Amino acid sequence: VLEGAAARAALTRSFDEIPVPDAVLARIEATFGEALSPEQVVERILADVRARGDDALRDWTEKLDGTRPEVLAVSGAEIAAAQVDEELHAAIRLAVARVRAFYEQQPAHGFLNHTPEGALGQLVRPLSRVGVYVPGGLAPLISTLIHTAVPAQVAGVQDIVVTTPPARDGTVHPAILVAARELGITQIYRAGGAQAIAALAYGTASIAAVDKIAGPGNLFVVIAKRLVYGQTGIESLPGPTETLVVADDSADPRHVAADLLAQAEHNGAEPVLVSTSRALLVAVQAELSGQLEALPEPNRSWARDSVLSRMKVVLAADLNEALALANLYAPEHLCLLTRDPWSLLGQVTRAGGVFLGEYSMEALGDYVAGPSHVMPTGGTARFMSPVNVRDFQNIISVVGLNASAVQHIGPAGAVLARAEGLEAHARAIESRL
Ligand code: HSO
Ligand code: ZN
Repeated sequence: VLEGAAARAALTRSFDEIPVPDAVLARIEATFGEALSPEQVVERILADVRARGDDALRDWTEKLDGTRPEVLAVSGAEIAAAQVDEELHAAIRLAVARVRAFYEQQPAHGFLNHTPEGALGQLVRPLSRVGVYVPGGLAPLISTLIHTAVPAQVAGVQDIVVTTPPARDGTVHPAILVAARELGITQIYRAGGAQAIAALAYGTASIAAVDKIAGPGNLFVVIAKRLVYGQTGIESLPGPTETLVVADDSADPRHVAADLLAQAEHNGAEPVLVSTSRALLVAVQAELSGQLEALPEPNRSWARDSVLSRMKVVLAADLNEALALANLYAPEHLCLLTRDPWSLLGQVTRAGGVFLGEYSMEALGDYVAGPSHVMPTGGTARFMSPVNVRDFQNIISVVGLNASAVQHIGPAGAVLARAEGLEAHARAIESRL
């Protein structure tokens, strides 16, 4: 249990020092026959896909995902044939409808302000072509496809392509295909990891380059997105998930433990508990062991790994300190399980999302609440936002002035131009005076 300065130190993060699990380093060595850093691995993959396109994509998929996708695109027939049971299908429809209804409320329009001097404004245009990365690995993240593609569709993006790592038998999970069908998405490619990011950024014969890549991924995907930025846009850097729960003595330890474990079962997750009550910490510890034991495998192992290797537990002097620590850490998910969570909202300055009270469990947010579950991790909530409509639009400034405007503001423009030593600028202005 950390307190005071030790808690502050433990919750201070540096993106450059993302801890790389030993298992990842071991896997790199086994795969490459040498001890490379994740960055070195990603640089190799990016350069190879850039140089050799689809063949490199197939080779890396075979090497890393254990299947060789001769045909990278999932066919229209496969998408049309995919089936899930009716209950899941209805849940997919509900999730799509709720996320769409949420983003349709986001103010995302431009403006054009007409005055006697003419008009100034902002045009808002959807991006042309967006790539959505849907992680595979431990779970088919149906919801991640919905939570990334829907804001892009609400923004007006016409051309959305999805990449996702294929299963070992080369298929894409039917529920992902059904969700794509519900969304009207027809371009789906069997590619994951840094190689998929490379294909989206540079383009290959099968996959045309996109203007922006959105969606979460593992460490390699996050590094790849960072490295291709500039060649293409990226919406943010969502990596391994993290949840910080602030709980006071009123919190139900069963809920606190359940919410921590829900996110702990994600690969590489970091659970953090900050409480003002020592008694609650003790009660949560007991609940955590009990609930862990009750989880089926493999989920128990996944969750246990996060709890044992990365969980942080903090005792805060009061809720003010708890909130200050939460803002310092800038969690992807900030869950407020306190007597009066709404009274704390004004103090929240840095988080991907804030979840208030026992009926706003983050797991519900992962699926059907409304806001996208794709949120900034690793402390990037200091400067980045959850996936949203604005990520998929660009703004074009509009300047439409008339002669009277130039008479009024032109002289000041010319003065500034000469102060910068830019005579041709000044003369271009004065030629209209
Ligand atoms: N909690 C994850 C997203 C997710 N959970 C998808 C379930 N499916 C990262 O925010
Ligand atoms: Zn989750």
